Amino acid sequence: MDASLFQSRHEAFIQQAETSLRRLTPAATARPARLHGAMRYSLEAGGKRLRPVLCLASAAAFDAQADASHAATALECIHTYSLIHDDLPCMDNSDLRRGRPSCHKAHDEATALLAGDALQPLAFELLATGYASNPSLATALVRELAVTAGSTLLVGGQTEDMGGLAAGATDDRLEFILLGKTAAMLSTSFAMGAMVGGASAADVEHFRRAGRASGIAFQLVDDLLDLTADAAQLGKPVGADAQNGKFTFAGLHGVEATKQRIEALTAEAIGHLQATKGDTPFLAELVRRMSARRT
Ligand code: GRG
Repeated sequence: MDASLFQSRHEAFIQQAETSLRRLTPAATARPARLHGAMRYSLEAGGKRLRPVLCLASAAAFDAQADASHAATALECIHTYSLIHDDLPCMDNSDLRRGRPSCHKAHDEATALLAGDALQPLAFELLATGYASNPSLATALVRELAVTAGSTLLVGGQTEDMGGLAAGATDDRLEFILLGKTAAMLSTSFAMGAMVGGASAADVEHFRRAGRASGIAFQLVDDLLDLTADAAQLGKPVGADAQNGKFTFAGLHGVEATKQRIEALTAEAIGHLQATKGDTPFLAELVRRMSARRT
């Protein structure tokens, strides 16, 4: 796809994601303002908006002119809650997120915990109300996101990640963490978009698999950048994974094997997209760029 066409479509999807987020979530001044202010603080902190963009673009790849705004916003709510909780002192204990003080630093720990808590039911409320006119779609979306955010994937991946290298560096544990912490939410972003777009069950499954492969590649690139980039280029300290006893594919298998796996996963993801009836050149280009990023 032509670079300038990609750029303009990407910007339009980001714009749509930002507008929906502002329109569909409570104002910072809504009572209790302390809570809603903290939720808005983290939701509006920027970020790449990768999950809502994938969802909006996946819906647009199919014929149905359905509005994926509620699904896209629900995904960003779950993602943002996971970042808020991940930064808490009892987890990763990180003072910075998206270039500014993390939620518990800008507010306080209890408020940050509650802001993350409140973002979770908000996601499901958005799906239930946004797709109320199509109950089977609403139910399928709620189930999809609930499974992904739950104990076997997002929370499960975070749980198995606790303890880092010291808890045992096996490939089986690593794959569980890669899928749960990173790939599951990206996979579900593709799948929910395809569902809203009216894709067939077979095409939704291809999208889910494309998201899983590109999601694992996305995390492997992250690990590789931590090993090989310089801090100025990355905009954050490098070598942090090894220093913090983190357990990564690149740390376990080396840079060359990681690069080869990223390439294979990217090809696998694009293959799944191309196997569908959807209009997928934009998504294929996004998947390529997710693997080729340098920051
Ligand atoms: C607390 C249940 C719970 C889960 C936390 C998100 C997470 C799981 C941990 C954060 C650390 C990490 C490296 C997770 C892998 C997923 C990931 C790459 C998150 C960052 O996503 P980006 O780069 O972030 O899309 P932005 O800020 O651009 O939205």
